[in-house]
Amino acid sequence: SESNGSGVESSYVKIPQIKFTKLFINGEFVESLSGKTFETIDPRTGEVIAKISEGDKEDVDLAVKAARQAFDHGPWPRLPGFFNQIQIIKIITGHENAKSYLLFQKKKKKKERRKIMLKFADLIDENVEEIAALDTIDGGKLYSLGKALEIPGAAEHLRYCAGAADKIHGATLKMSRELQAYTLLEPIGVVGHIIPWNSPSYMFAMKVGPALAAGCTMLVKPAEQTPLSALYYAHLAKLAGLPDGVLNVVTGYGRTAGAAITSHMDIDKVSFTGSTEVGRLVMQAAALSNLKPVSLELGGKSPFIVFDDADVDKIASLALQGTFINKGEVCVAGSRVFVQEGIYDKFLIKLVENAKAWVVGDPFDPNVQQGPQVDKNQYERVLKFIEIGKKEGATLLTGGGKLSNRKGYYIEPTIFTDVSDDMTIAKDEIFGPVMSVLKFKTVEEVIKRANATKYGLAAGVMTNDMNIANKVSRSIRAGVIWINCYLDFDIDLPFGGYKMSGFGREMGLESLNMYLQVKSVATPIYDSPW
Ligand code: TXE
Repeated sequence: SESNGSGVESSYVKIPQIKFTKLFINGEFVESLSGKTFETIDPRTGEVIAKISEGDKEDVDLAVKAARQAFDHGPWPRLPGFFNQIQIIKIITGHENAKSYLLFQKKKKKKERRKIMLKFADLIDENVEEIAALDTIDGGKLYSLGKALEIPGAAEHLRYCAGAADKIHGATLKMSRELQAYTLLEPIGVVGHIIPWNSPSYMFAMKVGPALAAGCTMLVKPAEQTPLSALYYAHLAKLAGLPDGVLNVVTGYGRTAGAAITSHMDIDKVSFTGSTEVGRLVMQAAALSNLKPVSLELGGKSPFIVFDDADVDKIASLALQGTFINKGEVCVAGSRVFVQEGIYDKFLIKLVENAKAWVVGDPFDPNVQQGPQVDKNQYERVLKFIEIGKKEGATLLTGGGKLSNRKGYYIEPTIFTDVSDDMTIAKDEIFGPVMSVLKFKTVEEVIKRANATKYGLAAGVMTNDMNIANKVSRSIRAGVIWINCYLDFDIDLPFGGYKMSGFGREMGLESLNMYLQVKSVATPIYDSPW
């Protein structure tokens, strides 16, 4: 087995050295002002991976100062999205003088936003294996999932946003004859991104990508459970040529560093992904400080609805992935599985069969489908929900406890049936490998029951009947509806919640709007012919 020297081992891949453990402020890795550190834990064993600098309010202040300076006086918001080719032609054809040639050289050196972001993405691709290993030891994520999907996906996300950096423009407006007007899209300013632990890499790109493309400067606070990859990204961003102060990373706890971000008077926007409870605190802090706009991507309890005509084999396996992927630590987990009565029994048999074949174990093992929960807290929280399910009278079909033969935070894939709508396990987000199966009769009934939740993040509709699919997808109040598929994210597909799952849309071109201000400029115009 391979070790990285600090006791963290794997028999499958080489565990990288932990190179970055300090805060990244104004282009430098620095200790926190207090000198305090916190431990990040390997959930496969419960052992310490590394000591990470613990940022607090004063460190956030420093990061904000750097980001403010970079925004107000630095090149980043002012760099062109792309380089002006016309100028090159003028120079080649001798239409410009030596002075403008020098200016051209200078600008070329500064490069454009797009080029730096593309370079950043390439560097991520070049280091995929190392970053994937960091996310696995830090959060228990399947190494294969990180390596094949999330980390290349993060790089692609940056490329997608880089491609938008040169296409951000306002409109010329059709005003009355006496008024000429246009809109300018300006970067919103200094952004605070607060990131959770379930997809540290992808979430980083989802937030940082559009903010960079828009010309914002920012600080990122990764979750205290998974700080390693964000620090690695900071290092790569510097290598790519991102100017100092544009991207700062402050590692630390939510109630200290996180709260300092949300209540800061000089942060212009906060983008938060996490629990609904903390989402409420984020909004409150924003309101009580400088009224900064916030976007919130919060929890969910998404319905996965299977109609009688669905292909039982295929859809049962999809339902399983929809709940158990990433050990159930997925905000869109389709953990309320509604099955129509005609196929209910058949579907349950298939579900259990699949769940029993679902492999739990070391997330580095390529045959494993589910690793450990992120930390002891979440592990205990999920086990508690399982106990509540049993107590409230749901029938335990399979699973139902911790994995007895392992040391880390491993939980059996668990399926409850005979679940009624008012049971805790049907209402609360569990964020673990726990599925609740509910039986229904009619389309009308299932729409009503699927919507009877405070959440509205995602929904799955499994049927080949177009009329049912259309009706249900338009009736469910959720930000993304997957028909005959599930978890099919795409960079171009906007993503966000209804109701208490939050607001704002990430991914897609929509995401840029969260980091832009619209400025309207109007001026009188006389004797317009039109
Ligand atoms: O989340 P927190 P937790 C849900 C999921 C999970 C539950 C609890 O149900 O079981 O939340 O997880 C930072 N001011 N989701 O407790 O606390 C924190 O440091 C500012 C769903 O880990 O919300 C971290 O960086 N920031 C979710 C981030 O918020 C604060 C993903 C998320 O942590 C803060 C994660 C404060 N007062 C959990 N307190 C999803 N939507 O995908 C904490 N933070």
